[in-house]
Amino acid sequence: MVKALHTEICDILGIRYPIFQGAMAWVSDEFLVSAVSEAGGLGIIASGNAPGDWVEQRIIETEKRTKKPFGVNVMLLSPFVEDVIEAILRHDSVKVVTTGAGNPGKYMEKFKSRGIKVIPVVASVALAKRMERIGADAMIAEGNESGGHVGQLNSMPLVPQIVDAVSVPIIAAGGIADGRGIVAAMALGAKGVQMGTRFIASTECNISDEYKQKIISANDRSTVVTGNATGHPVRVAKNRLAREFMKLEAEGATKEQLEEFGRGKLQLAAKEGDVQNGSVMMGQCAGMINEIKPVKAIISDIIKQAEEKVKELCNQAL
Ligand code: TUI
Repeated sequence: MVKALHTEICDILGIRYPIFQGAMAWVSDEFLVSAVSEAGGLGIIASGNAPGDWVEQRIIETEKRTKKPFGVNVMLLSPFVEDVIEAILRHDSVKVVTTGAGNPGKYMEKFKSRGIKVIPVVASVALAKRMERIGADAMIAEGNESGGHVGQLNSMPLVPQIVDAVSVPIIAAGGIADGRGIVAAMALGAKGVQMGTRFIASTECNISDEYKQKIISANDRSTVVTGNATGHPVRVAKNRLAREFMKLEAEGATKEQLEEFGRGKLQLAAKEGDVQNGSVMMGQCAGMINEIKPVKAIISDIIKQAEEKVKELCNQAL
């Protein structure tokens, strides 16, 4: 392996490659997570809005499938946050927690006192600085190119500004789906990457074929951000649901009406395969994903492409 791809995040977490699998609600279960960890990356269980006992079951099932490190994501908007955290603390196998969609400050001490590495997703320099002060071990800087709940800044300006503002390792997320993306992220100062959409289009990912096909058939302009009016903007595939949602927003629907309209729609797409009326969360990089592959091949192809790109750049510099 080209040494450039081995970074301190590999040593901190005991993983071979600095590649995290983004935690995606209804998507990142024991099958995907164990496949990613077995392939040398960091698999991360998504808790989404699920109850604590459901998350605990995913942890138990992942423990059966891999002895390699894996993580659990706490989605901070969930009504079950406290229960999910209690479930995590009951399992010594969980050595890494990532958080999303909020500020995990009040839970930090609980994780730290148990030796769990805490890696919050941040979408601004201000939150990154706050997270460093309260002991985050690393951070995921996630750009607006991502699928699902998104912040305002794009990855290209976000990652270097966060790298400059804090001294913990930064993992870049948003818009990355191949080896070129890893090398670009590292050039911006990141010590690793997180990818979500790329891993949905994998053999092991336990969701509807229709959802996977929506990614395979996407082009560069297939996604849109909806929900700015709810305060929780979400990047999704442009489909019937997205168009209806935008129409409601334009007509001035209330936050409550929009939230009610969106309820259960991710499950509808992910589990029932209704990709017209369901919410197909995916990132802008969907347009560059053209094939469903086993997780091991996804990771090894990306590493190979990144190594070749590093060599190519070094040769150009000579
Ligand atoms: O969390 C995500 N992505 C998600 S969560 C999700 S479930 C959901 N569904 C509907 C509405 C809302 C959520 C689907 N996708 N990514 C991590 C992420 N965190 N992206 C952006 C942020 C973020 C944004 C603002 C983190 C912190 C923040 O500010 C908090 C503060 O207090 O400053």
